[in-house]
Amino acid sequence: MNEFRNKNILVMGLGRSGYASACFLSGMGAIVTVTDTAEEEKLLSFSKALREKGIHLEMGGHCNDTVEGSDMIVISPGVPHTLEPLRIAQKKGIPVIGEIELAARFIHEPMIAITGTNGKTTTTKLISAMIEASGFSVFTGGNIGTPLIEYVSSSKKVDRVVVEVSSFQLDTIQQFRPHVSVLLNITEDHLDRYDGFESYAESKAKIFQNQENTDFAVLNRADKSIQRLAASSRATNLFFDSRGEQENTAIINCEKIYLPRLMGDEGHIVDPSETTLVGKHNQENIAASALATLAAGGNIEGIRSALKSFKGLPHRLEYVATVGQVRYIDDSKATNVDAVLRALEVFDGKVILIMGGLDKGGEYGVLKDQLLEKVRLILVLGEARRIIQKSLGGYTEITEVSSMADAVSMAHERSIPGDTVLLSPACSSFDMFDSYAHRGDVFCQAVRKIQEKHL
Ligand code: UMA
Repeated sequence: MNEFRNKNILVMGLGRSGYASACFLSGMGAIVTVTDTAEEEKLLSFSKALREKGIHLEMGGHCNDTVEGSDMIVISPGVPHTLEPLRIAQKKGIPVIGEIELAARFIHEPMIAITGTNGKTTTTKLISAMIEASGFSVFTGGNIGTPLIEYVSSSKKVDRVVVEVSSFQLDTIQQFRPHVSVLLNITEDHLDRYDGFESYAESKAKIFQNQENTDFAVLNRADKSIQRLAASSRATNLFFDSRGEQENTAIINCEKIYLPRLMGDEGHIVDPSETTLVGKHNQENIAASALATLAAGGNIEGIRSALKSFKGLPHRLEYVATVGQVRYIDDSKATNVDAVLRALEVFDGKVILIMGGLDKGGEYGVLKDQLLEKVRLILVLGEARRIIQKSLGGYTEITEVSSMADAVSMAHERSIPGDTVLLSPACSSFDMFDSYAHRGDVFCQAVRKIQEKHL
């Protein structure tokens, strides 16, 4: 008899997490209802499959009575945990948890969890590759795309579970306790969903809230917010930093990473130039990945071999083409201001920057030094175009465009040999595209058209 059998469980949000949670819970014998604010026509592929399993659906809104009549509520990351019906449920003592928490309760293998404003996905993939190359079998999931609960539902079991977690997912954990947590950086993001930067930062710190001293927390010592939050970690803290030697710290110096003596080994040097990953931020991602891999039982041979064969991820500073000696780079995944700052740091010559989309409340002004030094022209599109123009107008030329094709064609006209055309939007994509990947694909198509004309 399990704790869910014959319990009324409400799953809120019918995306990938909601669908996978509903399937799991129904398989456990729960009486599952799934609710979503969207109408059913929009979610037919999921809704049809759930109806076939006999799962009850309530579409077009979250009904208070259903919420209050539940024994437990499982929410998807896209559903704010502060929604009024959820506040009422919590007041009535109905447990509200997220999909990550639900899954974690059934996972007994050591988990390595990664969060941070930027670099999470690259670091998650890198850690998985390093641990695998060290001889362990691995499941990789979470915010990266495959809901963690799918691991629990599957019959395949692995040695290590590597999970990318967003602040939204961390907001709804209770017992989630990774053996190794990684907190890469915290800069402004998702301020449309949090009361302010502090509450966003506190969400990120939840990644180590249940850890004990037999666990490890891999932390960025150069990040002031993380430094402050690290004081509350009970785990064994391992740091990465570029500012000189300290105990338990991976030092990034002259583009090499010096790993400290850990777990009785001697300390090692790792060379990021052996990878296709560029930029200071990627050196940090590599240092964090190497520390996490060692903490999870991996070895230096695995770390080095995974680094050599690691390919960068699509839409993250991805090279698209060179047309007339101008490089085109797709960084559509840069959905916040800090990611754009990090992207600009990578390029030496002049940049034509394509920005805009749906504003997330970030402070664009932090880009001003890089704009003055490097950016020849900003092409802005999407709902945020006026806000960006207002914030950055004084630092470089800004021109409004109405589509990605127009942005690329104007970048082509205005660039000179040696320039880089960089799509790095600082905004989410949902005003004009289905996702950041869709936005990046549209950018690439426009670049290819220009390339064909140029041949
Ligand atoms: N919905 C409601 N009520 C609400 C809000 C949304 O019913 O108040 C419904 C929507 O109508 C929609 C459904 O919820 O039908 C979507 O749920 P979801 O947004 O949680 O999407 P999933 O498909 O379950 O994907 C989620 C993560 N999405 C978000 O955090 C927004 C995915 O991260 C993750 O890969 C997936 O779970 C598996 O774990 C994506 C993401 O954008 C990549 N993450 C953000 C980021 O990286 O910045 C945090």
